[in-house]
Amino acid sequence: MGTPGPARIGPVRAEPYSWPYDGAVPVDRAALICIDWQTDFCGPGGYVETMGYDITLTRAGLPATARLLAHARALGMLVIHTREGHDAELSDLPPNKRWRSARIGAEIGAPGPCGRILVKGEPGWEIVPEVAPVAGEVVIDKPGKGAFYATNLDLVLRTHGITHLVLTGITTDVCVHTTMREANDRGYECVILSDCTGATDPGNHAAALHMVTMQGGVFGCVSTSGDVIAATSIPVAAAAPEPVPAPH
Ligand code: C5J
Repeated sequence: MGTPGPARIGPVRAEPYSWPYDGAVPVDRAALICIDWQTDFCGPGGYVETMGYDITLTRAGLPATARLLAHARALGMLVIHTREGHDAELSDLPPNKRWRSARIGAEIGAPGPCGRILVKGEPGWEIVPEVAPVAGEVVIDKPGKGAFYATNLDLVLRTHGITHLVLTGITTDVCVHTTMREANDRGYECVILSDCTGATDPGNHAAALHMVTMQGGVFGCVSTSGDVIAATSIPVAAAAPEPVPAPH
């Protein structure tokens, strides 16, 4: 037997086409992106709960994401985590973003049950333990909704030769969607996973996923973690010919 080739990902059962468009790629060309799995978005006392939203909705994708993360790590796939947050001086917080958060009762930068809301280094800003980064994984800090804006994400991806992105995280309709749109415009082939995402409103979650499927896959595809795992294979090398027994 020869040496098995690198694991491949694809074709993944997805809507509106089997992902990726180019059939399958070695896993070292794909990255798993875990967006904003922070206490502020899915933990008790965080920003989302302070705004009055139901965190069971934003937590819903955690178990499936944890399973997929373990799978990606076992395959040696590049894993990238993102965190939304602002510096302690709020110098990167646009005044309109601050004003809007104040009017819904959860002013960014104000003290809350998990420390200052959406401020770097505070307990609420940390990624929840279920999907926390491990040593060596890339963590991108971003001041906005999209993970490409004011970050080096594109440079990191291109440096690693990444062309395909598997997207998980919260919230589906805000940071995950913005990041998927930004990635799509940059030519990355994206799939968003319905069971590894969540929104503060179930209708918005469903609508955000549906939008992706329009126009032949306007931003990429929608799939599930189970379908991605099922479509990731380590090819068995072409069997070497059976040794011919030596004549007596
Ligand atoms: C929001 C996010 N919803 N991570 N941020 O403000 O989606």
